[in-house]
Amino acid sequence: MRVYSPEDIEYLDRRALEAVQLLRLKKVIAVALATPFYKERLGNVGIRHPEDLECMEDLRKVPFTTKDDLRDTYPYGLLAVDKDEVVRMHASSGTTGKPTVIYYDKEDLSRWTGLTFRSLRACGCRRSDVFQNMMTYGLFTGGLGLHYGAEEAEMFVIPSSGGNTRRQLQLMKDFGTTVVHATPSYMLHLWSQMDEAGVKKRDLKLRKALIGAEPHSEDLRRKIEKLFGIDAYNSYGLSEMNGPSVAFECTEKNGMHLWEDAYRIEIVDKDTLEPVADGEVGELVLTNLIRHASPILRYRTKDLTRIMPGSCPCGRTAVRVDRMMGRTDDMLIINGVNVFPSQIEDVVMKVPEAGNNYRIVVKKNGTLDVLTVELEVGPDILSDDTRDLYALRGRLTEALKASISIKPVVEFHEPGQLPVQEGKAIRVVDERGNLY
Ligand code: DLL
Repeated sequence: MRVYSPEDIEYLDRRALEAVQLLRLKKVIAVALATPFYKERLGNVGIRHPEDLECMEDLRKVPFTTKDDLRDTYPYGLLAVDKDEVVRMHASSGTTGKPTVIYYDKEDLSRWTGLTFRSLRACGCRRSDVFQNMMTYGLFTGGLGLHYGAEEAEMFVIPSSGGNTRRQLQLMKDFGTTVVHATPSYMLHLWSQMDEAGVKKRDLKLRKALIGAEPHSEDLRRKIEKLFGIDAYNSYGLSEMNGPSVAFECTEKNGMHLWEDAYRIEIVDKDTLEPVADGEVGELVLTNLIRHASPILRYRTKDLTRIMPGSCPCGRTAVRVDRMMGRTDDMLIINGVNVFPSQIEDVVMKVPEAGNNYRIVVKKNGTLDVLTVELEVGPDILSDDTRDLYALRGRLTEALKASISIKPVVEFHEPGQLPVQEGKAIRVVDERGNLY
């Protein structure tokens, strides 16, 4: 087997690419078989050894993996290496109380760094760039995920993390930031705060923004580009597949190259789970071919997209996926943070004073998202001392913040005040307009 340089691997023809994929898949199957979960799942379809897969098409025999599987095996059920080998974990929201946890050993991290390095280079970042990483550092993959790739590219890295907009603008101005990494909604927020912070467009040296972690339209990208006078590149990823740098736009800005040597892509019909015809929209299913601590096979991302036809003028051979067009589940992304309505329900249902009805409302306040939890409460608490009501609001707000990582507005209503549906209850009202 030939060993390809990181540069070569971006330009492999299909045959060579599939050969690399198969080799990597077999290694991942071998480590997956070390977990009781996959041993049973794979055993059920007659896969007991990596050699039971002869070609990439054979991957279709493997059952899908879902977020629920990760929750059910929490915390260590899917760990395929000795715990001593683990050097980092990340986590994202689960559908209820437990997060989805991913582990990385040293080589997993270095392979992921290779992908982020490659992504940064594809969108035209260079050594002389000053890179301000405004994604949150922590369990979320957005911060640390791109950080190491940027260092590998020898960029000047400012790990400013999320929030504190005034300081972000000050850093941008004082250190001549040329590239930022942020959610698209945060880019707009940054713009809206410039006047107040006394920072003018001419004070900035910005030339690029890498935007991702939440859905956004082509119009929104153009708006960001126009406001700042820069190029903005779409970046897609999910913690189950490491994090950012699953798919990234190159300087052509026409679809995101999905790094196929690292992730096997399938697009399936969301109902039948059969492959869709070439170029059609369906659910993105991914197999991580490069991570050994937490192997994940045929993961149903619940994201809807399509493979874009034709080849990219940049010459990279990895397929391009279109910007995400929606989700097949009810996950909300609020200021870049993933929230499942079921997480909120879980908390609300534990409140003894709660009445029979509640609603989750998401709105825009200027450029930022605001989450309001509207809750009917029993008549007793409403007629009692208002201090009780304030205390309840405080408790509920804190409990929700602990569960979903963002602070909601909590509103109380009298019994019977919230709308009731005759059929299925409509619990979520998203008034943010066209996100996709
Ligand atoms: O959002 C990883 C990431 C960080 C991607 C920084 C890009 C930049 P999670 O928190 O696990 O990981 O959320 C993953 O976010 O399944 C999509 O629904 C959504 N998402 C991520 N990127 C995009 C994008 C990170 N460019 C979930 N467009 C995914 C639309 C996106 N949706």
